[in-house]
Amino acid sequence: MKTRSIARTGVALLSVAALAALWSGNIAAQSPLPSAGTKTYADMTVGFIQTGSESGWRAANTASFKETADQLGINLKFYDAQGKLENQVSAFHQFNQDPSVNVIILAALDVTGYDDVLKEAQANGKVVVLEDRRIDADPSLYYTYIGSDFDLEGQKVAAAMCDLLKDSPSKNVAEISGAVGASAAIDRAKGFREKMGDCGITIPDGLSQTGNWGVPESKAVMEAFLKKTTDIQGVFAHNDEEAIGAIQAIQEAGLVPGKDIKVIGVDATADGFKYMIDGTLNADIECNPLLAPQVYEAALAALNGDTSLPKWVPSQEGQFFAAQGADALNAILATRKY
Ligand code: GYE
Repeated sequence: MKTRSIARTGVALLSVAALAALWSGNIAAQSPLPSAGTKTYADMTVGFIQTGSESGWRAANTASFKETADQLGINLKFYDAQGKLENQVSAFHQFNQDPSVNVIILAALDVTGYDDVLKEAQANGKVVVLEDRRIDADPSLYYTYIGSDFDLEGQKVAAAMCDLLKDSPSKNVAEISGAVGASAAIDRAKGFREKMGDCGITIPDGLSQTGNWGVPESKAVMEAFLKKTTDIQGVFAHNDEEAIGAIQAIQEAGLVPGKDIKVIGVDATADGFKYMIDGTLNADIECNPLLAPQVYEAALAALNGDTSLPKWVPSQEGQFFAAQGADALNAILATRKY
């Protein structure tokens, strides 16, 4: 009796399986059901290590990851390192030890200091994706890096400054750089220096200093520069907050930012647009903070064993100029998320 029933049961099961296959066949044509074992966003628990909350760009970057995780149903464990490398390294170690975490995303404060936790992550089978900033580590220790070409951004600043100073006999440019050790600051400075010679721009000694990505510190730096000399024709600020600090100092020195001294920023946040629209900021080189969809997609690909992604996926970015006029800039600003 039993055998048969198994037989009959067997036959019954077969037809259900055939049906299922048939049925799945149909769906396959539409949207491939994740085959057994294929991970989905619901399977992702992400340990996200942010730099801190130092700028408008950073706020947009954080919002991109939190909002997109909600939309995709990703379990996000978000950590704000408050600008301290040691906090990032200890959080990274915590996530390595957390069995529920299968993906770690790092926005690196510094270009070095992560080798041990990267090796620990590899040993613990964690997928590591770098977002925003590159690091100087063996690429085999992370899946991919998704972020901007900061060197190219620096080159774009130099080209824009050359154009703004084309009729100026003197081309002394003061630099307010980003936080020391950050790849964004290192590479933007390098890119600018690679191109500044094209039109004879120089950065006089003593006129390059960090503003740590913030308005008040950058204002103080620019005030100190102007006390040293007023023979300054341009300011290269590594982000919008630093440009705003420089603009405030130039105004308080009785000079006209955008005219007496040309000012160029990087990020192109809403604040940057505001200062371009009133003409005190001459140009703003875009740096895209909305990286979450691409980064989560890459992490999911990694979880599913996809090895086709390159080690660096550079962001696509533009640039904007006060010369475009307030109407055009306002129209663009209305379409932007940050
Ligand atoms: O330019 C600045 C932020 O890493 C690209 O960090 C980012 C930079 C951005 O603080 O505003």
